[in-house]
Amino acid sequence: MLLLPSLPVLVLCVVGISSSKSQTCEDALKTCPVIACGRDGRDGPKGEKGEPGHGLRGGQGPPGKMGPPGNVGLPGLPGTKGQKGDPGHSAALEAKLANLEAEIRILKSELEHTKKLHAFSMGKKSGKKLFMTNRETMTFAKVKALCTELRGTVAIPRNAEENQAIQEVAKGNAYLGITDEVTEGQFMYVTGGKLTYSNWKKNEPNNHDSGEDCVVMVEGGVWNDISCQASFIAVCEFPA
Ligand code: MAN
Ligand code: CA
Repeated sequence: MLLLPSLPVLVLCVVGISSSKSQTCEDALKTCPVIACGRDGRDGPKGEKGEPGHGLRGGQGPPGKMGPPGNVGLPGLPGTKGQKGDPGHSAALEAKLANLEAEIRILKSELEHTKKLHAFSMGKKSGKKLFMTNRETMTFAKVKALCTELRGTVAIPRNAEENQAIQEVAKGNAYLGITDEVTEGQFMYVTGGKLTYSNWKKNEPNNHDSGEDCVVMVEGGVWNDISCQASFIAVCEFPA
């Protein structure tokens, strides 16, 4: 709004300057209230903030964005006590448990009695090993697996008495738990250790055809070294 009244003056002065070339800009300043000497200057610094206006206050703006969630509150008060539950089954369970325990006691004593009868039927003497067989023939590997499955080991005669016991049980050619498969010529028990008793047949062991690492009890209870792939009666032994 202020510019408008001064604009005609400015235009006149500029025209005046250009019409007489000898007049300097300084001379022109003396006669002109406003004059354009050279190019426009840069914008001045920003003025101070004005007084608040007297206009009407605007309406309330829309609500702002939701703020971040607050901290977790303190735990609430304990709830009211519930109703008393149904009576438990502990008394019935106790009775069942007692019955089961009584049955187990009976079964244990029955088992002990059955074991004694079985040992008696096998002619087993107290403190003596039990040798058992179904008289089935198989390879040495299978005899070992079978005796292990029955929680026993392959029959090993540690003395003449045990040798005779195995002979009587087997009633035929039976594998013994003895091999020299680790070191040729050095027979060992499958349960570990070198032989402490032997009952070799005359001219045995001979490692015939360089392929005899197992031991078979033959007629008369004497021993022969033989191929472990051959099939003989499986006899297992169980602790005394
Ligand atoms: C067969 C096999 C051998 C044994 C000889 C004895 O060849 O039983 O193990 O040594 O007979 O002559
Ligand atoms: Ca032999």
